[in-house]
Amino acid sequence: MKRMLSGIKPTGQLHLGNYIGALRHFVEYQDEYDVFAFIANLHCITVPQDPKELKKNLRDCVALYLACGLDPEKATIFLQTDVKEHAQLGYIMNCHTYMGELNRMTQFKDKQSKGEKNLSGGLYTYPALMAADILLYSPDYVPVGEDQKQHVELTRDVAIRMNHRYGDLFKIPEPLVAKVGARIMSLSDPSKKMSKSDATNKGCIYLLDDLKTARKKVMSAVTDNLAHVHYDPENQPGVSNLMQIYSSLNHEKPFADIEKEFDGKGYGDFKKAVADSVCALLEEIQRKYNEIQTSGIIEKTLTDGAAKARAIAEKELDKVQEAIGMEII
Ligand code: AQP
Repeated sequence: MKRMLSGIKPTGQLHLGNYIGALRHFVEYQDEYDVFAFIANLHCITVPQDPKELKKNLRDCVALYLACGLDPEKATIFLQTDVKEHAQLGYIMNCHTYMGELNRMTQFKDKQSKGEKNLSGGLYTYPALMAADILLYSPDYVPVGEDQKQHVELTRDVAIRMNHRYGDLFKIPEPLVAKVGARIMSLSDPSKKMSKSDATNKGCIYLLDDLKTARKKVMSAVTDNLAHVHYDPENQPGVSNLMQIYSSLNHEKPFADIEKEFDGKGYGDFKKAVADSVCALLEEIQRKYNEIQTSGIIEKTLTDGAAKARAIAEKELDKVQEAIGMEII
C-alpha cells in the first residue's frame, strides 16, 4: 500500500481552506493509502502562542480530523511532539539545507514583507523541520494546498542531495496538489489566501463558526459588478473563489456546469447556494465534533497513533544517523 503523509499546524482554529485544500483529501485517500496525519505543534510555536489557546487548538484539531471523517482504525493520527525524532531529524535537515534555499521560501518572505517584527529563527528554518516530518515516514505522496508545494519541493531537493552524499537514504516524495480548491481565497479580499491569521475575521470561515456567522460571511463575500457567475480568476476573483468552494463541496462540479446552473440568476442566488453547501458541511462536522468531545476517543487516537509513528520514525532516524557517521554503537 502506498503511503501518504500530511499535517496541519493549528496556529488558530481550522478553516474551510484547510478542509478543502487538505483535510478532505486525507479522508478521501484513507481507504486506498496508508495515511499519516499529524498535528504540527512544533510548527505552531514558530509564531507566538497563548499556551491555553494553543492547548485548546491542538485538541480541537484532533477532534476536527475525526469529525471530518478521518478514521483512526485506518489512518495514523498523532501529535508531532509525541515523536521526538521529528525535532532530531529536523536539526539534521537544517544542517543540510542551504540558507539560499530558505531565503527563497515565500511563506517567510511574505511575513517579512508585511513588516512583522521579531520573526523567530524557527519560522525561518521551518521548511527544514517540515522536510524531516515528511522523510521520517518515507511517504510516496504529500497532499498539500498550493502554498505548501514549495516546501515539499525543498524537501525533495535536500533529500536528493543527502542521497548523493550518503547513499540511498530517503524515498523521494511527490507533492499532491488538487486541481480544484488548492488555494481558497479570503472572502473579504480575494487577492489573499484564506488564513487562520486573518486579522479581520470576515474573510475566513472557521469549521467551528456558528452557522449564522458562516452564512453571513458568505453572503457578504466580495464579488464584482459584472453580475454573471463565470469562472475567471483574473477579472472575477471573488466569484471564481466562491465557485471553487461550491465545486469542492459538490463533488467537484465542473465550473461550466456551475455557470449553467446560475445562468441568468443574480449573485444573491449563487451566494445562497454556496452558503447552503458550507452550512451543510459545518453542521455535519460540528455535530460529530460535539459527540467526540466526551467520548475519550481523542486520547486513545493520539496514544495509538504516536506508538505506530514512533516505531517507524525511530528506525528511520537511526538509519540516517548511522549513514552520516553520527553513531558509535
Ligand atoms: N486557503 C487555503 N486553501 C487551500 N489549502 C489551504 N491550506 C491552508 N490554507 C489553505 C492547506 O492546509 C494544510 C495545512 O496548512 P497549515 O494550517 O499547516 O498552514 P498554512 O498553509 O500556513 O495555513 P494558514 O491558515 O495560512 O496559517 P497561518 O495563518 O498561521 O499562516 C496545508 O496543506 C495547506 O496547504
